[in-house]
Amino acid sequence: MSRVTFTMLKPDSVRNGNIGAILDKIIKSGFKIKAMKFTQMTNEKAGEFYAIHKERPFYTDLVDYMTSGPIVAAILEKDNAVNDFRDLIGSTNPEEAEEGSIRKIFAKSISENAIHGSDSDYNAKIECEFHFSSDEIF
Ligand code: IDP
Ligand code: MG
Repeated sequence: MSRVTFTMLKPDSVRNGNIGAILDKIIKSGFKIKAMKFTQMTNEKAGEFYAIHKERPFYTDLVDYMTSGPIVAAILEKDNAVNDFRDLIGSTNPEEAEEGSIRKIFAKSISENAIHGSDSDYNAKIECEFHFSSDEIF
């Protein structure tokens, strides 16, 4: 079981002034920050990041949303990082997200849902390497 996961505080979280509150919750839940950057994805980069959803009806809107403003990208470390972080962020649809989860508290809709979390150790590694070079990870 890998000890790292990848997250993005999505553009709505940045726009709504929730960076600090969300990071506080992440850190208080036992995750250690291994890498972090404030950045804006290009269309090309967001399209590649979400390539798995290319055939889904929401793909174009998803890429537009994810490139609509800056994000905070980070690598987080903890035992059982991927699963524990998915629990912390809650369901994709905030209406179905568990009480106290980040999406329940901060997300407005299924499309603009505040935060990303890797869904497997396999994808966590790909996503960490997609956004960070080895000299940016501590
Ligand atoms: P996840 O972020 O919980 O892993 P995925 O199914 O991987 O959810 O979808 C990636 C992202 O695409 C979601 O976080 C959300 O921003 C968007 N998305 C997923 N399903 C829908 C939908 O049915 N309508 C609009 N946007 C969606
Ligand atoms: Mg996903």
